[in-house]
Amino acid sequence: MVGHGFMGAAHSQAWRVAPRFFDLPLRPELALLAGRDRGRTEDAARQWGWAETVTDWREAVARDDIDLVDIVTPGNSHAEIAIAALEAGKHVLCEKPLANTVEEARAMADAAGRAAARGAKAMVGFTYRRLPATSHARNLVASGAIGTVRQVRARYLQDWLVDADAPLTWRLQQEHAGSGALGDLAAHAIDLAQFITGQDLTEVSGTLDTLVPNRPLPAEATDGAGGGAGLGAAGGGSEVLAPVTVDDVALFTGRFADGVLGSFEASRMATGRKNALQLEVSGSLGAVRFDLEDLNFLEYYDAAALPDRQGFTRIMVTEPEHPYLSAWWPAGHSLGYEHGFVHQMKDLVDAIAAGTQPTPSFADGLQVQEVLGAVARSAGKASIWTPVH
Ligand code: 4PW
Repeated sequence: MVGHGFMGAAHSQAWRVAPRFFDLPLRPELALLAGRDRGRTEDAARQWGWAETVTDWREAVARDDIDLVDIVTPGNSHAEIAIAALEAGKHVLCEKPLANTVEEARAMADAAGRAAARGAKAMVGFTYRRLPATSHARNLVASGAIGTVRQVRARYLQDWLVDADAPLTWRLQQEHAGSGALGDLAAHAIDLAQFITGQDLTEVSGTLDTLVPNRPLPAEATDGAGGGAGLGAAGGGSEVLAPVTVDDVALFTGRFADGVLGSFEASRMATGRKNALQLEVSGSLGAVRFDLEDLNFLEYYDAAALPDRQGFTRIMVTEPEHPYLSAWWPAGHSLGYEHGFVHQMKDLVDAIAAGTQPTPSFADGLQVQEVLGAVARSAGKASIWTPVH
């Protein structure tokens, strides 16, 4: 694994837990952790159980005994590491968004295409697809339970930047993160909307906003697990202010391939919303609604119900019949944030063993990146605004 911050902790835990609950055809071994800072990398390796450490990811890619490279670094290094790993014949799991630019994402998807011919698999980590409730939503929509999809509402809301003194971490710097709420949060909403409806977005009109233009530089690095995990809640800032070079808020409308309209919102300024990835799909026969802050439930509306029984039903998605659940606890014993990562590892290992293409593929990651790029281009055009008077 390359990187060992917040996502490094989530992935390490998932690699350890997946083979304990799922009967995997191959056994993951946590062989090597790569990080630039030797001390922090060794601490993380001890905490999460990685056997060895290196300070240069190229050493991992060069080794014959490494089969898979898991990339959990900021977006600006995804392309270089992923392409090198694929060219060295490794399978690759890469955190989202796939890259910081469409060009990088395209180069990665091309490299994945070439590597696929040699049997190497590449997957991008849109982990929220793998929650039982979101998987169930996709199955319901695909089975026709809500009829023809007519409208999509998707938002991903957090509030860790409401405090104007929250420190300027890498997530607020374009050279590291590519964009702000757009790439970090809207990317998930886009992927989930496309996953659940089975349709790609084909055109968008959007706008971006940065509400606090300057923030204190962090007093110390804050991207480990726990204590806010670099999302501003912990760590504090120094006396030095520097410019925020990404968006705090992203809003856009989008049209899917079948012509359906969607509205999208991503914000790190949504006071009171901690990690609210919310999606509602309205269809001709019903609707589904999901909220990550209540992730064991999927709401389902059946328009054919008798008038005195109409209303959204809260389905508790913890039955053994629900996706992934038969491997876990008895019905009613909830899952949490980390389980999506466990399911991601299970699905990736299954695909590698079966010789099939895991999803979301790098091509899927490129599609999301193209939507992000189109929103940013749209936001740069004054013409999206029509004066009221
Ligand atoms: O999935 C989410 C990310 O895209 C995470 O849980 C936190 O918010 C960290 O980054 C974003």
